[in-house]
Amino acid sequence: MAATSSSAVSALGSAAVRWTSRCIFALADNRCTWTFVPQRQLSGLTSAGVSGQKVVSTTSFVKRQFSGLRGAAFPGQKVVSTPLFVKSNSRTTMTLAAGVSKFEAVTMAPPDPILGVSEAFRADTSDAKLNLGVGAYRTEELQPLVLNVVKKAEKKMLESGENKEYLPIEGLAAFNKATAELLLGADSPAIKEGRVATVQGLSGTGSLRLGAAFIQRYFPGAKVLISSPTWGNHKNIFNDAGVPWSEYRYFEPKTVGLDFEGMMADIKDAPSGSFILLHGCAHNPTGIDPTPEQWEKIADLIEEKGHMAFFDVAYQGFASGSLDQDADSVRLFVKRGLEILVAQSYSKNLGLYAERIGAINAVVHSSDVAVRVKSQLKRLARPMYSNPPVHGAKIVANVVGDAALFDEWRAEMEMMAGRIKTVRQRLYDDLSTKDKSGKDWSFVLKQIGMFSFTGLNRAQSDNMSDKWHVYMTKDGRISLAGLSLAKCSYLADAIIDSYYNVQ
Ligand code: PLA
Repeated sequence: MAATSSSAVSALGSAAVRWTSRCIFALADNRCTWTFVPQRQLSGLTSAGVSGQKVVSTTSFVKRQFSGLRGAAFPGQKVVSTPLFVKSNSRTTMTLAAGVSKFEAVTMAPPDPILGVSEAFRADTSDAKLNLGVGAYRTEELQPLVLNVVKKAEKKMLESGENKEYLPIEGLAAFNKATAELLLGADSPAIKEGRVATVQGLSGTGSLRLGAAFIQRYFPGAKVLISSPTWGNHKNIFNDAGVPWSEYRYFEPKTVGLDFEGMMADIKDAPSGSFILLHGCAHNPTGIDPTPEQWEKIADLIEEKGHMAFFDVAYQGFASGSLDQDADSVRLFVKRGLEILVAQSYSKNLGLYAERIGAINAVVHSSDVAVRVKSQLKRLARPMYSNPPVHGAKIVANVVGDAALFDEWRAEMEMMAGRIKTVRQRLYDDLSTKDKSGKDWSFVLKQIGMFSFTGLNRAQSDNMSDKWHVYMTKDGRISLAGLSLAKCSYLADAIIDSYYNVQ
């Protein structure tokens, strides 16, 4: 197999050696070939990929070592140019290709801005450490909580001896029914008229991803508008699905409130037929939601402009403690007869983080359209993950489908939402008492849901972790769900120090 200049270069990818030569030799199938490569074709190559590799200078060594090598390239590449020689002025050198991984060009990905915080937390050995990064509920003892209703539902499932057969592509029918009813209300006309297409998804993230894939396929070129700021993964989801997005104004730092005028102006300016991603309740990371009157105006504008709302409902029950109240925004759109997409998650409200249970819903104008939309959502799901996991779906179906368990769930959710509110109040009290400057910390009380958006910048957030062992996301968000009453005073000290002593 002969190596050409382009194949030699592409086999190198962006890794390889510090090339000073214009001449690449390649050996494959026991034959040594060489080619001149124009300098500019090599100019993008860096030395990063070969650190730790030896460079040798004798060709005989090469022949001995590599005589058995056969070509195998990345898919689509014809030629493999396993050892590579470089002639540089009077010297001939060779990269020891046997040690060069075909993955050498793969660069290190940055840690995830949210889940990466937990990794840093785990590595910290201090007793004082506190993880306020990921939005995961903890007890006052800072331990994870499995809800009683979940334990009861699982017991029931175990006793009934359920099997592990594949679910249908669209998921568990009882779950899909329960989740749509929880979202829209059990007596929703849209459900009764068969206008809701529901497909079980891999929690909120997987459901958003399925929705994004649907937009990419059936609304090619349509743009998604995302709030600024938003949950960090939204941009990744639409990027990976190949859906163009831009941001609409949302947060006003001066008032630590909603920039409603900015939001409306940006939605108005978006090309007609755009998708507007809205947090159904408990906006992440700001904890600031539109008022009911503002939701009406948002719906008016979306209708007027021919846009479509794509709701992300990851915290139903966590904003107010009421499942119904937290679905008001979504129900308002449905009541007006607007078509919408909604991604749901049971990570937080049922504490089923690791079960990956959620759904994508399309509420549309007719049952006929709903059937077709559902068939296409299934078609997208099948090659991605085939069919969803069953365990979480059965838990949700059991809890929502059993009146006693459902009531108990509501009580447990109120308890969780209540504990977060108590911690919020205590943090505010501690900040206000300790900070003698007169700064108004009341935004902490006004924000809702799991988070508080502190306004701390990146350097201040770094100080929180480096000096105080308090881990939070670098956008200044803290998860109050991971805070205990006992730690509020310590956290207030850390925030005040970071706010005033770090720029
Ligand atoms: N949508 C929003 C707005 C979220 O905040 C999250 C989770 C999800 C969807 C998806 O969650 P799921 O896939 O588990 O259902 N946000 C967390 C966790 C709680 C995370 O980043 O994955 C957060 O800390 O922001």
